[in-house]
Amino acid sequence: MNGRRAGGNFLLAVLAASYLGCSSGSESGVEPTLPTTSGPAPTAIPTSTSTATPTPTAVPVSLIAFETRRDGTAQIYVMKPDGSEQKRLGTNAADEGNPAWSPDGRRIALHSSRDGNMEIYVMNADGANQTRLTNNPARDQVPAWSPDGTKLLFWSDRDGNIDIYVMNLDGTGQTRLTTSSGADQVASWCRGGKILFASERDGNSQIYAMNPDGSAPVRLTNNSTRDFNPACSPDGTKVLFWSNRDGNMEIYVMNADGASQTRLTNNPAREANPVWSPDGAKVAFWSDRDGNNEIYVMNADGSNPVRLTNNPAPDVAPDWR
Ligand SMILES: [Ca+2]
Ligand SMILES: [Ca+2]
Ligand SMILES: [Ca+2]
Repeated sequence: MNGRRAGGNFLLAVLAASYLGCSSGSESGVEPTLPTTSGPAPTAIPTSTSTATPTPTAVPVSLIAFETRRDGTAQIYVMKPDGSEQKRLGTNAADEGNPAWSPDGRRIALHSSRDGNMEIYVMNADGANQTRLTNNPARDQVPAWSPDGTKLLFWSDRDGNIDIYVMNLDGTGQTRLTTSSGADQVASWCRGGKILFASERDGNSQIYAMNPDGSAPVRLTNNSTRDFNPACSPDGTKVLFWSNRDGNMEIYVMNADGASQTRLTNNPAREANPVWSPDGAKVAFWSDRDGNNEIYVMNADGSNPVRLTNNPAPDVAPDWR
């Protein structure tokens, strides 16, 4: 069953998941959503005595951020988990993508080539306050947050081939975590400590785990085709990824130690980039089953897939807060 189409599909997936990105200048034109009053209608207008301003510090409303080329270049959009209210964050024309929500849902890390080559940036959830964190002529891409929100993982080829790096949120302390001659990329930092990533160190891309300092790497998957895009569940016990092992790209889940690898999709089209809903009950991913790359959600057991985007341009790289 293991197909031979892995390489081509893999390349397409990588290209789709990480378009060269760019945007110049920040923008802050996204309107904040004002809380609507849902209590009983006021029968009298309080004059100047009411200074009550309940601080809305509740968990931010659930949103899926994703990357789309519907405007011609790769841009970051957000939408409700039912696909409604699709809205662009940012106004510059340069490509950018791979949005990653901070654990508290208040910031988004991304990569962009707005300053001439791929760098890592962070911005507020509404697209405001965009800040560059890397400054290196090499490619710096695919940011991922630490569970405590204090660090970012990313990959870079600044040292000759693609390796995983970690840095502080202000861009300081950029440290290389992998040193293999094969590409090490698309990391996910699990609650509980391990960093999962895809590596070609043993010849073809497989999923590995390592300690946060890069020590003790352990291979979790072992087959002759590509396994890619690990994504830890919110509780750190499960890992989503995609693989070609059954002949074409499908979504799989396994325990964080690599046990119980289970296929969730079964479709001749490509399925990739799986991520969890915040409660771990659903999975968002992209597929071209309807003719081009669209964002879908399904239950965590693979049932009831629903398409959220419907646009002739590629819609990829979802991340869910
Ligand atoms: Ca760079
Ligand atoms: Ca498939
Ligand atoms: Ca599309």
